[in-house]
Amino acid sequence: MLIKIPRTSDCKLSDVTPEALYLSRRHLLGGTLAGLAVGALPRLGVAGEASRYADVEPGTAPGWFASKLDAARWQAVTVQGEAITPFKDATHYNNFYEFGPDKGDPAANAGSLKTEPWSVVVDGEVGKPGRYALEDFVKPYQLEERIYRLRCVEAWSMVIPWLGISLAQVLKQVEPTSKARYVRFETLQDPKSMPGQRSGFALINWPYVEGLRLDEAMNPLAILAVGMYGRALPNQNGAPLRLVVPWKYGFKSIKSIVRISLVAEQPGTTWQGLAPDEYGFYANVNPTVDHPRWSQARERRLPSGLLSPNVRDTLMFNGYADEVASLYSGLDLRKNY
Ligand SMILES: Nc1nc2c(c(=O)[nH]1)N[C@H]1C(S)=C(S)[C@@H](COP(=O)(O)O)O[C@H]1N2
Ligand SMILES: [Mo]
Repeated sequence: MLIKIPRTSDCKLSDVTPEALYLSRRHLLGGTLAGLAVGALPRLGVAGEASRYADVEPGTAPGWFASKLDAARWQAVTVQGEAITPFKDATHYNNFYEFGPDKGDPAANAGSLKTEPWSVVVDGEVGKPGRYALEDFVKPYQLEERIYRLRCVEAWSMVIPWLGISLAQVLKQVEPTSKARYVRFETLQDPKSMPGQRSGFALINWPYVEGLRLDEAMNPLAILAVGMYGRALPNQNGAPLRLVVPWKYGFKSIKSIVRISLVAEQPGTTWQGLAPDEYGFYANVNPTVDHPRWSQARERRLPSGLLSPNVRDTLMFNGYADEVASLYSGLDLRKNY
């Protein structure tokens, strides 16, 4: 993002795809989460089948994952009229700077990440702090499939079928105190398995940190994902546990989480710390507020090539305005970008 000279293909969205090449209506149906559960996509087979998506590469998963999958609620939320991004693109065009700065680096290098055993620390302003084995951390909650748009601040996007648990339910369970106003998330720091943390390109002050206001974190759209495309998360996508906040730019959706802290003050976050003029704390997807170096009005939807760039309009809050706009009433979104 900051450290790379942006590729022309990342940022030049002025060459517009003819209107007919993309769909005009692409918002979610209805205003409530229950109303969002639509069955517009083709039937995908039965729960627990490894090959729920045609082009998926099966991966290895810890034992607990299969039983969660058997009980999963499939397509609890989806997007209507937009194709799911091919698995190949979602797993070979990634940002995960711990494994290198180029889009192909995470797929090439993240095999070294050891995701089992994994534990998550919950601390700070909570009644029930603790360190949980990932299996125990996930166990109490319903696994749901959420098909969400993912819009990177670099102006490309995908549609990804995540498998995750409700962040709000997790937070309720650990009992935030009256002082808790923000949630801070931290990625694993392990230079041995993360070459990006060893290399000189890293202006990043590891570990990668992200944060949400507590009310944002409690929004039903926010999930902690453990899988995608009907299987466990590939390492390059943030295994074994990552945040997904679909109305915000992708960099908020922090990967490979080891620590969740409830805090009183707004936490310092990685990209805001590196370039506060370019990346804000809120980072809500907003087609009317441009990045200083490029427009945010449009995006390249993957798969995207020179002949078929597949450009479409970016939607306010990435198409989730009905669900999240009320979080920001009275807030100047131009100042709080
Ligand atoms: N720890 C960590 N989390 C991260 C990143 C990262 O570099 N490190 N990149 C972010 C960015 S910029 C994006 S767009 C998304 C990409 O998620 P994906 O590769 O699963 O599509 O992850 C986000 N989470
Ligand atoms: Mo991103």
